Amino acid sequence: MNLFRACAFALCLLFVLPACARECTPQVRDGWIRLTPVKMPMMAGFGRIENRCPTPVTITGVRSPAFGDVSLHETRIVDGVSRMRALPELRIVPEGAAVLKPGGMHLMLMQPHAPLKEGSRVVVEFTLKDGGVLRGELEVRKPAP
Ligand SMILES: [Cu+2]
Repeated sequence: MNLFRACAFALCLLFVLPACARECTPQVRDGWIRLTPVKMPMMAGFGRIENRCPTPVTITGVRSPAFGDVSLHETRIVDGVSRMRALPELRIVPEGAAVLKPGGMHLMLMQPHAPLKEGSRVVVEFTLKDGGVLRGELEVRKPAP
């Protein structure tokens, strides 16, 4: 093995193996954004985050290039009143899923950079506690009547 190949091999060990170790990432399915009938400063995003990996995963943040501010929220009924609160973390067990749906957990999408059109897709990136990033897509939809 010459020097070049030895170096290439060492680089491979350094960079490829950690990437391989995190080859299993959870998946975002059926992601969508509720299109509001009038222009609103905030919108809600929903979907299913599935963890088919053998280890738990913890989401610690979320961002999107299409919005100035994105956070993970939970809607709860407190004393008969619907209230939202920010979720600092969301842990998903192996073979588990987090379901974001109207009336429950959702993505609070604030400060859209441009008006959203029905059928367009918006990228969201969840940051994970282990340093990884989980990328998903949300389709802009009109709510069912
Ligand atoms: Cu909210």
